[in-house]
Amino acid sequence: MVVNLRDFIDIYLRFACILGLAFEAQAQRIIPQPMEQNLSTDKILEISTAGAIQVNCPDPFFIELLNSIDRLDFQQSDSKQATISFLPFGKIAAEQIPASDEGYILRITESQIISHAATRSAHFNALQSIRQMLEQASFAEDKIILKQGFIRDAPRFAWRGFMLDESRHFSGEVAVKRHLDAMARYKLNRFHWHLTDSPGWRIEIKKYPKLTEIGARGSESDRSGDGPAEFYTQEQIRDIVAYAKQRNIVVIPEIDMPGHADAAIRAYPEHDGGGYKKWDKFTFNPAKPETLAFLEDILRETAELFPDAGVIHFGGDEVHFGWGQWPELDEVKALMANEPLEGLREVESWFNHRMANFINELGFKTGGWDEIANKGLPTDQTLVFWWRHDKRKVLDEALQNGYPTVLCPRRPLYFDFVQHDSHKTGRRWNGICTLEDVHNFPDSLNLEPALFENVVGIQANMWTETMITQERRDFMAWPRSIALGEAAWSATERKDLDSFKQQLPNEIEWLKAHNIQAWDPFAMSPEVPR
Ligand code: TNX
Repeated sequence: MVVNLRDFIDIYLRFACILGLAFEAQAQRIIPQPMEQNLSTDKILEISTAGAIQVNCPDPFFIELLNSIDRLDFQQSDSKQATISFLPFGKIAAEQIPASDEGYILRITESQIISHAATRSAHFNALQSIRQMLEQASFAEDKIILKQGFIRDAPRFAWRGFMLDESRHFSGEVAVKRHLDAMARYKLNRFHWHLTDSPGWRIEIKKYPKLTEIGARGSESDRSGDGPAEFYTQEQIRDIVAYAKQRNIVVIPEIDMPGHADAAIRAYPEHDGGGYKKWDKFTFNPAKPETLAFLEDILRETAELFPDAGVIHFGGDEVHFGWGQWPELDEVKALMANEPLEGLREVESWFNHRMANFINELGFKTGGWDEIANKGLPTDQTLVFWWRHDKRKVLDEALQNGYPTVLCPRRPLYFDFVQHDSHKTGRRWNGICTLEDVHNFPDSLNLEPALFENVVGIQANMWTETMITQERRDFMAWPRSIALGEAAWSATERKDLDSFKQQLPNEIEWLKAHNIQAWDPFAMSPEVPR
């Protein structure tokens, strides 16, 4: 083949161009890893940064989030030709993504980034992917460069949760909002709010003001009863629920009963059902009509504050620790004689049914820790949270019996457990909860595929007995919650620990820039002990 000089130069230039571009348009690793990501090796999209980038989107909040990206400026537009456009599925068949109102298709063409989706939630998920792509894109003087291609994406699990215990130590609204911001980035979509427990009651109930006047004073580290009352007013709760909703996060309230009740009983001693050891008012009286009415009033106000929660969690855990005095309570004796009920387990079950029925009547499903799984509650109205990792049988039975179940076993999903062997404070239970273990969950369970049908999702629980400061709570929550996001979203075959870890330093930087001091496993940053 004879090549003249002009052709040669032409070919040379093209080649150089392709090689150069390959360098310029960087690899893009979105966390959590999408279902399918197909990017061109040579075709690019150049976005001019000379003026504001035009965005056609369903919600001005999308623009606000985009504008939080360094160096870039975005502006609302009504045009379908806008550089970033959020559109319905249109010609692109919705069947291309599995049944899910959270899935989306992203196309990066020579002139646009287009998200196709059916719901705001799905577009919001696409937005998180777009944000990360833009942050990782190469910058030239007055443009940014992305690879052309497409992403097809949908979550593995509908429930991608994080639980925060605010009773043992109170985080407060600034930290909670910051946490919600970061959850949204990794497509976590359920914030389970543990608002009541033995040390402190954190939710204002108008009908019973002493719950917060008295019950909110104190924490796991201050049981004097003289500390400041730390709690959320109803107005603050509504605000946080709306804040979360904007970020595609549903907030699920937990009012723990009949155990873990000390704070409420300090305020209203007439509802005492006895306790154990250091928590001597651990349970509500499970059979006293006035106590049942009191709890129903509380649930009614809770329901009003969380209209979209779908689920009200009523705890139900560890009751046997504190039921020792039940046989001496007149109301329990009467209940056992009248029903009749044989033993304390039956009394507990009776109480569970009574409260769960009430929650259902309010229009919510009942959430409960896995102790409720063998109490015969209706499977279509109940959500089980499996936490006892050493009781695998409890999980198998819950799933076999048809209970929708959230997997949140102590190991590896309790974030009050240490995350690295060198760390000295925090719980251990024949082992720890490493970043890698979180990432490898729930595949590490080796659940039978048939049982998986009733798994609605996974959740990390952050109990805060051993977490006094916000610095420590951040240190314990991150970067594990990033791994949680990928474990909850990405299909097994799409989870890749190596590329995840390669991207992680950037994410730790992102967290730091947003005032969240994550543990840095690469720099082995020092432990925050309290
Ligand atoms: C068990 S998990 C509890 C919590 C503790 C936690 C500490 C559960 C339902 N109950 O009350 O905070 O262990 O790891």
